[in-house]
Amino acid sequence: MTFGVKLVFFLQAFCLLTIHTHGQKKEDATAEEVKIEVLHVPKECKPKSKKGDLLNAHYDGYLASDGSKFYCSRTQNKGHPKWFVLGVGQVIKGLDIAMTDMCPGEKRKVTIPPSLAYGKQGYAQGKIPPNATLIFEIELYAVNKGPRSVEAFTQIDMDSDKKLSRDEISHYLKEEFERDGKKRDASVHDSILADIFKKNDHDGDGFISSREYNVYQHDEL
Ligand SMILES: *[C@@H]1O[C@H](CO)[C@@H](O)[C@H](O)[C@H]1NC(C)=O
Ligand SMILES: [Ca+2]
Ligand SMILES: [Ca+2]
Repeated sequence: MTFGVKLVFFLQAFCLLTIHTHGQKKEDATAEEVKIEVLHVPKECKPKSKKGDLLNAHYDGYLASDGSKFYCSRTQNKGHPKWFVLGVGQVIKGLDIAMTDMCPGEKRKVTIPPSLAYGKQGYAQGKIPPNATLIFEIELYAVNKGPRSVEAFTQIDMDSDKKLSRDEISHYLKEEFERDGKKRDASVHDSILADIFKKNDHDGDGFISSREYNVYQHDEL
């Protein structure tokens, strides 16, 4: 994965925080579950994917009703597998569930009920009809530390005081921008930094604490 991609995810993680934390509705546990069929497991099956990890996968989507294919990641984005952060709503809920505890090289066929897919509304002008059960064939290629990993936090937190100062994040952004190789205006840098603090520094103390940082609520922080 290029640093550019990593940077984009990192920034997205900062910028989308508000949506994620407020967008989580409690849903009562219905009988509807994701059915997972494991088609292939590599000999060495690790690391296992978990919430907040950055995954790289190809997947094909079919309607359970008639078996027609409505999605194929191989035909998108020049055939590159998709990158997304697991467990935070970047993909439908059923896929977030279906791709948990999965290792690189593993293949699964999963069946997702409408309540964990596109529900009563359906999607894309009827391409996915209302109340559609979906089947996905998934091949997972990579499980990486996500943009809000402990490793990233530790890397940014240069003085190890368990909180991120404006200087520390500014420094990190500069380094990522340099690696990325694209020239950017200083004003772009400043506005990103301001945005990050506006959206993440909830108690307004001028630092992003480990709690404010850990949007995916994984355990390690
Ligand atoms: C979808 O299912 C709901 C109940 O779960 C039902 O009220 C609704 O009429 C269904 N919609 C269609 C188009 O079948
Ligand atoms: Ca610090
Ligand atoms: Ca704070």
